[in-house]
Amino acid sequence: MHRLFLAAAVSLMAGLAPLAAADLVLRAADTHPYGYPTVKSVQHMGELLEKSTEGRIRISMYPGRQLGEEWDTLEQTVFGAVDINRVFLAALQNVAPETIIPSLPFLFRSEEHRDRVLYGPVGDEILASLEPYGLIGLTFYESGSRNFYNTRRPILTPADLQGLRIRVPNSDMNVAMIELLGGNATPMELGQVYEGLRNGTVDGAENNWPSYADTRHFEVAPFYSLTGHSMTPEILVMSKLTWDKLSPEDQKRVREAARQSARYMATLWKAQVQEARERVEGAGNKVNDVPDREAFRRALQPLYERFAGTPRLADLVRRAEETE
Ligand code: GTR
Repeated sequence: MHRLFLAAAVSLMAGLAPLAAADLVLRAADTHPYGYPTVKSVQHMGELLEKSTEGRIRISMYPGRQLGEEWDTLEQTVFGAVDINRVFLAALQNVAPETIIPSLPFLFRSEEHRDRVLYGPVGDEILASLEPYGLIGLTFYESGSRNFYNTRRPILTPADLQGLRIRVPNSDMNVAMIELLGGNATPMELGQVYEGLRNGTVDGAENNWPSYADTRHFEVAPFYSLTGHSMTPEILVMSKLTWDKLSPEDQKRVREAARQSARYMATLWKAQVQEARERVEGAGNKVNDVPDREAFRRALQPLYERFAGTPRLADLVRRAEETE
């Protein structure tokens, strides 16, 4: 399960100078392909970690759903077959209720506000809430704003979603979100959505610019509407089984490398959004501005009470909202 090699022994056999201590090669999963910012950022984390541990700890990347869809890889992470995993936060919402908080529609007033919440005490508590489930939350990665798209028509008001079958990530909160807007929610892993849009199993979905472009959904679902209803981030988790085998000093090094990789991700993201938008518009797709985003906010307000109504979750929401 764990990739603990006795590198010293191996390198001795190969006639090389022995390394100071056992090597640890961390298997990292990501459903996005090579070149996508999340993958580059985890690779960057690997470089930083290799440096700070003088080569004792490395990351070996398995991108492009080589190890399965996000849910499969999360299970593997809990059991220690995957050591590090970058997933969309929605994948954890049915497991750890705290992870619902950053996904609540229109919670964040701006990207700056989002960053202060995610990389401050509220974010730290959400990361820490995963430990009882066998996962160590290392950091969040930003993931822009999510917008609706579909094969039929522009979405300018909630009523335009009436009757449309909309794919959502596997999360009860996401299902409820579509139902409140009058659509029919179809939970599905991202890898199935292109085919679903093509054969009509679903009429639409929602995602940020880079995912809309990279998955080529824009080729089959050309109506993209700037609802910006959610700024759900990505999360980087580590298997608790792996974590518990690290010394406290190495745990610190892993956390630090993860944090720095989030800053690296931020430097890549804007360019990626720009490039994705140009690719989509270059293909002749119609991008629709949404004049009354408030109408979406009002329609989705019941999610707060329904999914973050307990005192603990309501307190996190309040503290997120009160973060300057
Ligand atoms: C993307 C995210 C993916 C995937 C996806 C989804 O923005 O980067 O990890 O989970 O959203 O909608 O499922």
